[in-house]
Amino acid sequence: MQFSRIVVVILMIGFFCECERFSHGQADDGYELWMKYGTIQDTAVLDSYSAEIRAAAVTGQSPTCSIIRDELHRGLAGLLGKVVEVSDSVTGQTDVIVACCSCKALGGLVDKTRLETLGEEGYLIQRIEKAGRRMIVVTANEEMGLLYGTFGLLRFLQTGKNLNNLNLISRPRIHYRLLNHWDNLDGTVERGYAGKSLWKWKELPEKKDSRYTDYARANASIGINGTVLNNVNANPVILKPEYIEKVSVLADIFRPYGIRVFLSINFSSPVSADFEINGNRRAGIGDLPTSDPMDPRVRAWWKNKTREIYDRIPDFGGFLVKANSEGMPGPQDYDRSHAEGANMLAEALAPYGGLVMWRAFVYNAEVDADRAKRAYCEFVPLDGQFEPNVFVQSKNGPVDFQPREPIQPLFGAMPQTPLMLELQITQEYLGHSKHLVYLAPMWKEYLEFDTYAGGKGSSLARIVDGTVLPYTMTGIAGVSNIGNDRNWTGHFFAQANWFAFGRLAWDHTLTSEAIADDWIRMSLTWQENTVAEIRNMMLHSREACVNYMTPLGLHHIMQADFHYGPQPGYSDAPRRDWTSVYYHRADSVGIGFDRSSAGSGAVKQYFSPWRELFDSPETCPEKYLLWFHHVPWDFTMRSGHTLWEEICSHYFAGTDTVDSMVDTWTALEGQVNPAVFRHVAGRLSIQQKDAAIWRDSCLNYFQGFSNKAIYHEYSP
Ligand code: GCW
Repeated sequence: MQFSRIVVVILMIGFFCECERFSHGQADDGYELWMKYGTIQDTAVLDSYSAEIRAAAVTGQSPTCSIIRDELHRGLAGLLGKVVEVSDSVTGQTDVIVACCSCKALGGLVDKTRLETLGEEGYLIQRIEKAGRRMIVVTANEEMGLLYGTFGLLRFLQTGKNLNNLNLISRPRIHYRLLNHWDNLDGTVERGYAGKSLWKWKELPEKKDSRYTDYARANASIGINGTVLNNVNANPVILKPEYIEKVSVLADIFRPYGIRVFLSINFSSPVSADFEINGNRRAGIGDLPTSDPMDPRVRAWWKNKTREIYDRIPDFGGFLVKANSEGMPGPQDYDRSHAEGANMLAEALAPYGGLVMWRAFVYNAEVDADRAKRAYCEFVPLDGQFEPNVFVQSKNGPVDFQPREPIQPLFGAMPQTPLMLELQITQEYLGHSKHLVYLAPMWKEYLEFDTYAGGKGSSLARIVDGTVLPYTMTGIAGVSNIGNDRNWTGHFFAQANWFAFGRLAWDHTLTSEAIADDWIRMSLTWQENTVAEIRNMMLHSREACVNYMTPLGLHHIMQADFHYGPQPGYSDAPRRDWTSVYYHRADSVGIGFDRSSAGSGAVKQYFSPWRELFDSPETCPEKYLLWFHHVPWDFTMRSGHTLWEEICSHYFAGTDTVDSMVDTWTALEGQVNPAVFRHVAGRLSIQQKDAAIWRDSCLNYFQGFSNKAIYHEYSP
């Protein structure tokens, strides 16, 4: 045998050994996300599942039922490594039944009273015994519940849970669970770090990329039920007839997966003239001289446009609007309020059951000198003025998706207006798709934060889900991190953030640990020690990011516009509240933004006891200290350190954690799919280098004000 042939044979043997060891077979390019369905490697588990799952039936003939049949077939075949017949009718052999509660085949098998509270989307999965035979039954009131239940059952099997414990009842706590895509019509994605947009507008409506279906399937698997296709910095062109046609094709593909389509609209769409937004020329698509929401011609224009949309897309969800924000047009251009603008659109949508999501991301500098106060100042007075089909959609924090912010005080402060929570899945300020930052712990920190809006027990989650305030509709949105990269999200671990967003939107009581655990088992491995190592790495990653970027309440000191690296000295932006120096205010005395009652007064926007606790540096939680206070460099922290020492320690703690993430991952070589291993190792080394750059440039810069030596407990 020639030398080269020997090499080939050795390489092939190596490859097959690897395939043997990794349940997911070949090099994992990430495309299959958490739905890899690799054959279960644990023989005890495999045997127990195989013994009980031999023939399945999904009754019903709708497109959704066909999707459920295909998914079950694909999932069971993969996981069990054998063909499991999935038919459309129940026979004497069937041991897995997926059927609506009204289906005769279920006669007497399930206790229907348990289904009463489950609504349209909830499901029940039970293991029952009948005539000495064991069966698994997935049931729901409506077929969408069956789809979610099927994914629930597959997840149960993918994570290797014991069938003896199979008794799941689940319903979403929040009704509208949406992705917001900031995708532009030219294929670019604002704040997107995973390639181009998935939507190939030039090819639509004729060509239907197979990825559209895979996208819908992935979202359905985690309970997402709506998608806003285009950027909130919206181009009016999205409402032209040819685009509505394109959108309708996507809506048709997504519909059987339970996903409704929404669009971002530009408030100036009805005008005929060109206008400029942040340097981009935009053209209205109408023939009107104005977009004043009180002008009858404008109101008629929106009604006609809305009808045109519903003619093509009968279950169209509604409009997302960014108005009078960062240069976008809006009702204030005509001295009209946000409520007047939103209500005009609400009126057009109401006959069809559509809704308006009106964003509260506004920060007009004329309203208040402190950017963090402006949304509250503008929106609280409007409470009670919005039509019932309007959500006010707000980001979790008062500034802008920073690694850590206190909560946006608007939540709970508009009792008559349903507030929709906007989270950011794409890591605009948290290392793009280069840094491994698992976001569930951050989202949980907000969701569990007790606002005291209705007294103790008024967590953000309980406000958003309508428990604390009697909302007539509830919603949550995540700014998507998806693009056309083969692995969807750029960083393999960013898939976990998409996954976690969907799981928390469905059930915000799930823990970050449990979600990480599921994701790791579904995506990487079941090996206990390895799961524990990876979970540990994920769970600490967000605090690490806060530490090496913006500890102790620092914020918005990122590189201008790009928002990736550090630029604490940035001072010459077109607006003061875009500079870094506006936010950190470092000087020879100390550092931080004084938002106390003696400063900007932002603390007063919070409910008691927070307003009092935040108001004093002695009682303010240290993680928010420099958000609310300008603190002297030698202020004594709870640790006994001075503020300067504490800042230094946090920056070093951040980079230390990243160093240990690198060590953890390096030691996992051979334990996870080799392609994933190499991909993640590469990104971690970038993160390690960049975290050190963050630490050193921030400390060097702030040292220019503190005039103290950089403190590190291990350094000489
Ligand atoms: O975070 C800022 C981003 C903008 C974004 C804006 C918004 C879509 O830097 O890119 O625009 O927020 O949320 O509207």
